[in-house]
Amino acid sequence: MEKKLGSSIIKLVKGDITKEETDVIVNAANPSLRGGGGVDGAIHHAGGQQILKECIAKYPSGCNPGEARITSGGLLKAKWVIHTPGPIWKGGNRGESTILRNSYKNSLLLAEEYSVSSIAFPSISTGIYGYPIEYAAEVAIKTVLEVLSQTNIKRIHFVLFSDSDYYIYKQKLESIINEFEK
Ligand code: AR6
Repeated sequence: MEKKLGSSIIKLVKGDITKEETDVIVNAANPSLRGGGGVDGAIHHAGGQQILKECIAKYPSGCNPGEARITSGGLLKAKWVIHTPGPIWKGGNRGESTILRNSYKNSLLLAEEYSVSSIAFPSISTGIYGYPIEYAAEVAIKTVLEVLSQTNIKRIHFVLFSDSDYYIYKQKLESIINEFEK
């Protein structure tokens, strides 16, 4: 599913983000930036040792939740990987939505510094970190729609790993875009 917004396209993709051919793929990392499970494990596995080497060399103290750091894409088709630790869900009253919003915003603004035209996001924090996807999808889509106009990025993919995640994003994207265009 694709939606056009101004001169940009927002696309929902069901599948594995490591296969994406966008300029950047975003990694749902943890603050150590030393790899992990879930999408983080898949990206390091597919991208090879180069990504971890760069994380260690360039970011010895890791990255705070909501911030973003960049490495090359190693063996991936994407030229760059942006690593952002999202929030761990603790019930919703511990600033989780602000941190999640910052992860999307800071990833887009960092991508813009590298003059890229396309970026793919996974559903940050909704796996091991336990953020309910219905809430997370809303934060993800709203933040991207708001920040997009501050960039020259032309194509944004949200890559969902399951049919049910894809369906939730589809419903949210349709309703949020309708509101946004009013
Ligand atoms: N492509 C796209 N999405 C994926 C893939 C993939 N290859 N693999 C999993 N997902 P998670 P988090 C989905 O747990 O919740 C790591 O250990 C998954 O189904 O990867 O932010 C880090 O090092 C879910 O919808 O990330 C951290 O310690 C979404 O990606 C911690 O997990 C995010 O799930 C971060 O947890």
